[in-house]
Amino acid sequence: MNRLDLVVVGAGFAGMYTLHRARGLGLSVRVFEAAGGVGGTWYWNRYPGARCDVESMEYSYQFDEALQQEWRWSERFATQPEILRYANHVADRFDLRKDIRFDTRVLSAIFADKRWIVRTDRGDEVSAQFLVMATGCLSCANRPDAGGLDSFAGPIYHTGEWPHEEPDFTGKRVGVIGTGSSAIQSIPILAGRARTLTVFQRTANYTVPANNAPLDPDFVARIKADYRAFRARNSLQINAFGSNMPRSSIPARALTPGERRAALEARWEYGGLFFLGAFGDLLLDKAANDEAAEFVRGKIRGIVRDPAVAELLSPKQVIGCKRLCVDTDYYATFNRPNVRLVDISETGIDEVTPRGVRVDGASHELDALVFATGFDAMTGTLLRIDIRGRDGRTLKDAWRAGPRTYLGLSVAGFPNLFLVTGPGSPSVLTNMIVSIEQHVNWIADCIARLRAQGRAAIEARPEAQEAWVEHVNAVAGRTLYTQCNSWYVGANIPGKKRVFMPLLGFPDYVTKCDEVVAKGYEGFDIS
Ligand code: N01
Repeated sequence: MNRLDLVVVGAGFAGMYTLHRARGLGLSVRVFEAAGGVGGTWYWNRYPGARCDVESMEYSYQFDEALQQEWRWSERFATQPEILRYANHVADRFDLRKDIRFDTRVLSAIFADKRWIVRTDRGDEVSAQFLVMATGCLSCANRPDAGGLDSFAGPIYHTGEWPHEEPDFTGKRVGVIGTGSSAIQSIPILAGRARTLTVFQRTANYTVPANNAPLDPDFVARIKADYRAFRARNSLQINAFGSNMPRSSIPARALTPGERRAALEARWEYGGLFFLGAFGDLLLDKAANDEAAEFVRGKIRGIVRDPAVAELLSPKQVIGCKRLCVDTDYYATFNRPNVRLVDISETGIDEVTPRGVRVDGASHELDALVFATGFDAMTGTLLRIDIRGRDGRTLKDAWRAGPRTYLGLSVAGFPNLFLVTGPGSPSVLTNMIVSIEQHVNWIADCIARLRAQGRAAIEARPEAQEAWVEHVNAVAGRTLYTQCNSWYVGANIPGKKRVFMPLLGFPDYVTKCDEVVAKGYEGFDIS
């Protein structure tokens, strides 16, 4: 059996950087990746219209000054193909591919005799001292169990596993199930390609315009003149991005109605997720939130001509509680004569038939079906792998009551196992690449110190983990984030334990991680 220092699972942005850092430490390392190339989420999510909702000047690595200087983004919000080109550029530049085994899915990782034994679907069996799960937060597609699906005569797609060869929807009657970010980005484009587009909506969603545009060369030059300072300003933001339009510190109640309206209007015009920063308490105070929500509903009524459709598109839940979406022409798409909105909030889908979808007894004839139904987020991919720690305990068993981690990095009972952006860390509430680099740096530094001190293993203490889980819940409990059925709480997956999985507040989290190290890895046992 091949003996390695480190096995990494996943070659998205987390896995690529882990490989790079591990090489710098002189570790023997192998990366296993289920996809045929690098890029992780950007490899799989190649549906029409896919683009990032964090601005491109921020959505990139910062570990290498030459890399961030040489790469040129073309738009304010980068498209999926451009981000995938960037990932491939990084892989080429740092010669990463030679240590990555592509088209290879890890099936199990079992801790035995102080080492992790990793097995894959291609028959690999390797042992490693350390194991890093760089498996991504949104990488396990949610395919709802709609009755009759197998009988459907046409092709079925999932936005999260989109084919490499773009399907031709010309002249076709296409159905989309779901109205989350993936649907909201793809619907305007699919509507322009298909003969008809039928959207099956379970919950109306809030979306704000991207106001995307080509990047202004002067803006780029200003950032590149001192990229490091720009990164530092962003890392002080609660979500680790957006220092150019920071969250207001003023609560809604301290403003007059006119000032509140102006603040919302300015953020709507500016475009993007910054909308949620219009008031300091937008995600803390229900009245402040109601006002922002009503503002968006007013925009929907102003854009969508048919009042009944506008009403159906108007979300009722707390805004920002499900992840806010960022769109180009989403609501206006429902003014097109070839687009229909079908409400399935009360009835769900009766069944899929060979010729379409039946809802509440009515048949909707379709030639192709698109599931934009999201992911078993944050835990799905980890739990699909048979991970067993000390005494043979499975991760599934350890997480029966929901995911439990220390710092979102480590799990009690699973020595030398590290999660990148795991549940209990800021992860999906931040600019992912910033969180990835912070985690990978923490992990790499930890491994370097263990080796320098001749130590073999590190493991979270159960009591530190329990206190951390309580802390994550307490932080979420002070916000409005827990008040709706989002994937943040696992509500989109039938039977999934309801737990708010990410942690709000990047700067405080970084301070905590640094303090843990300064106190000799407080909360960990080192042997
Ligand atoms: O998935 P989602 P997504 N029957 O879970 C519906 C990131 N992302 O792929 O709300 C019928 O948000 C479900 O309905 P409901 C971003 O973090 C980023 O769109 O559960 N419908 C919902 O409408 C995002 O949040 C970007 O009632 C069903 C939809 O499917 C995350 O990925 C772009 C159903 C799923 O929405 C996930 O986004 C894309 C069922 N059985 C994604 N099950 C950007 O950077 C689910 N639904 C811009």
